Amino acid sequence: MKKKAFSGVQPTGLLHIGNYLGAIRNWVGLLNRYECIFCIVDYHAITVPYDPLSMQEKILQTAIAYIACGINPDKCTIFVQSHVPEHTELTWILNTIAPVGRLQRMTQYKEKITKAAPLPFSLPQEDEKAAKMGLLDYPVLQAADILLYKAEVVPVGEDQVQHLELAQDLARRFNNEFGPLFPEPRTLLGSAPKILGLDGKKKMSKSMNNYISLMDSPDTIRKKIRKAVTDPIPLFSKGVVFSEQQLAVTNLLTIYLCFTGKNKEEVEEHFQGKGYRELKDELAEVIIEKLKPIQEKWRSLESQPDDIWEVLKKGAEKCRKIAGETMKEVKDRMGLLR
Ligand code: AQP
Repeated sequence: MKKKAFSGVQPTGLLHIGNYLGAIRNWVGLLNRYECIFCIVDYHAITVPYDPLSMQEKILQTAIAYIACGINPDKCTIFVQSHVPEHTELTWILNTIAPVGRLQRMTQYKEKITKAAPLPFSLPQEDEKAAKMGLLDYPVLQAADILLYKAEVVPVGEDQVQHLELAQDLARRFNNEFGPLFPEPRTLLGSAPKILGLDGKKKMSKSMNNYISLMDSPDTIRKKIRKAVTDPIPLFSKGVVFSEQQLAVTNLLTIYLCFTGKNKEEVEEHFQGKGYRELKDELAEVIIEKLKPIQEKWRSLESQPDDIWEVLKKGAEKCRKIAGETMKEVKDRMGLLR
């Protein structure tokens, strides 16, 4: 029996190269070695203000992105979180053992409450400002996603490490209180766990508008890379090199390294004696070339939306069976079954 791997992406818009290099590319490498379950986590996406009218379109886009990036649906299960109600059922159970203080200290929660946009409707002042329960509970829902399938590995980017520590802790707490049931899921980080945005400061992310989307046109990619922030070259610098003092340039070099498959020494040697202009020009062309097959596959999949929905339907059917079995075991251990 193969071990299970589980991961997901929120349907919050077109995926960017941070999602691809930090997570999805690693999922492809697991397809033959693990029983892989990849989720489109729509219940997570609604923990911040969003547009209900575009939600189904974004779910479809995310599924297309998975497959276009090489997630072969014949070799894994792809499904939508809200199509399997057991996710929220297990969340409630885990809520009863999840420490609130720990959730309040989660970095992503603290970041998101500070940048949360006002709701589109009017509420009393104190409610409008207050953090929403769903946002606080986000990591517990994530733990439920993983534990429901008894996943042993979870391939994610670095920003998810803290959440996964909570999932491990909740598995331990449940096993201690009610008897062994869940494996403690292991966090699997790839070779590029944190891709910075083109501002060279924060993680690449949709909400920071510092990203290159997987579907950006060659011209857009060239323009965005040309504008990417670089660090001032320090005196006596060797030029374009990986350096902890030059995070923005190191990030561009890392993206170049990931897309070309070269190692650090080869990349530095390649850019020896060259300046930022050459780095940016070459990087843009490499990204354009590597995204080309993904974009072609994407366009062909986009023309067959019914086939994609069918993949998601079959995925949900399969997941409901597994999730239903786990919930029976959970309820049995907790004295909730006759
Ligand atoms: N910049 C990144 N570098 C490496 N990995 C990343 N991931 C996200 N950004 C980076 C990984 O991608 C997977 C899906 O993450 P998500 O659905 O939580 O996407 P996200 O983090 O919400 O993406 P954004 O763009 O940052 O969304 P907003 O701006 O809405 O918060 C995860 O495995 C994540 O680690």
